[in-house]
Amino acid sequence: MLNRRKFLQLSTLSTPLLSVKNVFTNSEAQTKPIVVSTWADGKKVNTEAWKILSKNGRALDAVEAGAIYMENQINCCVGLGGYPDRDGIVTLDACIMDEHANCGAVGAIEQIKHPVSVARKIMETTPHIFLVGEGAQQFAIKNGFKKEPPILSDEAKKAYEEWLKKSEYKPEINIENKKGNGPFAPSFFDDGDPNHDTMGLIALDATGNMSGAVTTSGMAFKIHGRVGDSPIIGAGLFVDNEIGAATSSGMGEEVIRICGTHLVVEFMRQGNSPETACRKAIERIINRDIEKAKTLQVGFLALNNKGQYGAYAVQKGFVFSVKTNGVEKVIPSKYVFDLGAT
Ligand code: SD4
Repeated sequence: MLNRRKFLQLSTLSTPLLSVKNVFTNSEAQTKPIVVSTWADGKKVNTEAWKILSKNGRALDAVEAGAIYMENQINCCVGLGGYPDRDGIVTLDACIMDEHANCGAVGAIEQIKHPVSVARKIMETTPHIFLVGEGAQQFAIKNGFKKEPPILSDEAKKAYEEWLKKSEYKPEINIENKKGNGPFAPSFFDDGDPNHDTMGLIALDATGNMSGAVTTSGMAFKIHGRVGDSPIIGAGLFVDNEIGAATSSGMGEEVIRICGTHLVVEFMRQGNSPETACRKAIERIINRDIEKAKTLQVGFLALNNKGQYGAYAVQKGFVFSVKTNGVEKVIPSKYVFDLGAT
């Protein structure tokens, strides 16, 4: 039930939402193929995906290639070079979903370089969707993936040693004015991303089919065994070929609570543009607890099956990357709060 306090919260929200200026148009993105990715790091990821999409390849292969590229950057925020949990162990989450709603996911997998490919293997060769922890690692090894030595990248080791001094567990995700201080890994390419640990990408191929993939080292200094939104179908990623697809970044717990990307796709099904669908899902998070929302970041990115895209975030700082025929750009997402300005 909507009590008076909640109603007032909702009314105050409408002001910033309505006053945000249009920062881009995506009329040029009415063609296929197209790939969109979270963060400015997504630019290089898109380039990898484009090698497949531009040759009329399948969206599924394109998103896997993009995620693999990111996982290969060993000094980066996403794969084995990412920040560890509070026990100093790097655990990875990933998922993949195709145009037929086939999907695969791994959670809290250790010492495997390409969790996104393990997720694809689960999708294509087992009757299951989601394997976690030791079982996921055993499955990977049985299927030819190599077990890597447990190392921390220099960057991750430094951050972990710093964190150990206080061992404070205060998750703050991807907020622009927290750059370098929060428990999240820095952008590998250092081109303007605030801290992030996750790469989500979605693609529409030349035949009109859509797929998506997400890969992450998850929230840094998390409790060992914690799994975030990223590998959860309907939270970190959702694809419905008849409508569109969405992915997320930010505080995973808040995304899981609202089945975030499934919600975004359902809003698109109701006729909303990708950007409006993302905004409505962000409002769902904010309206649940406006004070809490001011302390965290969540960003949604969506692409519909016409090639239109859009994003929305709780805080200033979320950006996304787009590549289609003749267009390559990094676009700042619209947002509700600008804590950096206060
Ligand atoms: C998580 N959503 O594990 C991820 C974190 C993230 O950029 O997106 N970081 O909750």
